[in-house]
Amino acid sequence: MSTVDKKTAPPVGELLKDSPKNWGKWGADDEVGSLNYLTPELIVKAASSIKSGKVFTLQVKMANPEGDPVWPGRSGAIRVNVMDEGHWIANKGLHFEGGLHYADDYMTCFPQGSTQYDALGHVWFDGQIWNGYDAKTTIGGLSKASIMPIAERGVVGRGILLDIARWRKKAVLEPGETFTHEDLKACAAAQGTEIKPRDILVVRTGWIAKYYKVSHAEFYENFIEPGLTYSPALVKWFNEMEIPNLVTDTIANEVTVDPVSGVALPLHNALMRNLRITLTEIAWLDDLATDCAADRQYTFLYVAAPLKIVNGAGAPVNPVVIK
Ligand code: UVW
Repeated sequence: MSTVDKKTAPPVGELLKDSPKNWGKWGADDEVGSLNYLTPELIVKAASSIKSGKVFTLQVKMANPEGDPVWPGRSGAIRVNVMDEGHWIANKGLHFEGGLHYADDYMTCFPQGSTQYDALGHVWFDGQIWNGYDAKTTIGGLSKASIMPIAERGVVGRGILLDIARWRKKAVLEPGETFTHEDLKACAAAQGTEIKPRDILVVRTGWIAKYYKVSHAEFYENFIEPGLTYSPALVKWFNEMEIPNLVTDTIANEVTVDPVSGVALPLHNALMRNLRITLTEIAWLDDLATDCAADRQYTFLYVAAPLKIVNGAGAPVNPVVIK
C-alpha cells in the first residue's frame, strides 16, 4: 500500500532524474535494447542448461470461460465459433469435394490481455519513449519501438526461476507486498543457484494463480499487486547485471504503486523506457515452480517470441521453458 498521499507523489521524471539510461548504447536506430545482450554465443551456452528435456509453457489460458486475468480497464479475449459441425447439421455448411468439414474461430482481444510482451514504446514520460524517440511516434500505432522488432528477433537465453512465494513460505504474496533485487539474490541462494549476468529473470509471486482461486471481485478489490519495488540500487543492479528480460506472474511486473514515492509503476519507466529491459507479464509459473522445487533445477533454456502485430504496443506470447 502507498504510504504517501497520492497528491504528494512526484512526477516520475523527478523520481528518475538520476536513473541510468541506455539510450544510444546500441545505436540511434535500436528498437530491441537489452535483448542485444542475448548474443549467439550466449544462446549456445544457455542451451547447456537443458538437462532432462522437460518442457513447460508459460502462457495463461486465453479466452478462458473462467476469465482472463487482465490489467484493470482491459477485458479478456472473446472467442466465438464461426464454423462448426452445427453448420452442416443445419445444411448451412460449405460443400467441399470429398466431404471436408471444419471449425473456425473469430477472436477479439487486448493484445496485452494475456501472457504478453510489452513493446519498448509501451510507456513513457516527458514526451520521450525508449532511445529518446518522440512520444508522438506512438500516435495511431507505434511507429518506433513497437512489438515488431522484438517479435522478429525472438528472445532466447538462460532463464532462472526465482520463486519468491515459496521462499517466503507463502502460496501467494500479499497485495502490495514488495521485494528487492537483494531478495532476488537471497532467493536464488536459498534455491542453491546464482543469478548470472544476462540471465532472463522469471519471478514467481503466486499472484496469477490466485486469480483462478478467488472470485474476480475479490481479486480486483483495492487492486494493488505485489512485486519488485523501485530503488536507485535496484535499477543500478539490473543495469550492471545486463538483465535482458524480466518475466513475472503478475499483471504489471512490479508493485502497482511504489510505497516510498507514491508513483505508479516507476519500474516500467526505469527499466523499460530508460534501460530497455523487456517486460513479460501474466506468466503462468506454477507448474514450472512445482517441478523446480522437486528436482532443484531452477535454470533452463527460455524461448519466446511475441506475435508480430504491426505497430503494436504489446503482443500475446506463449513462452517455452526447456529444462
Ligand atoms: C500498463 O502498464 C498499464 O500495462 P502493462 O501491465 O501491460 O505493462
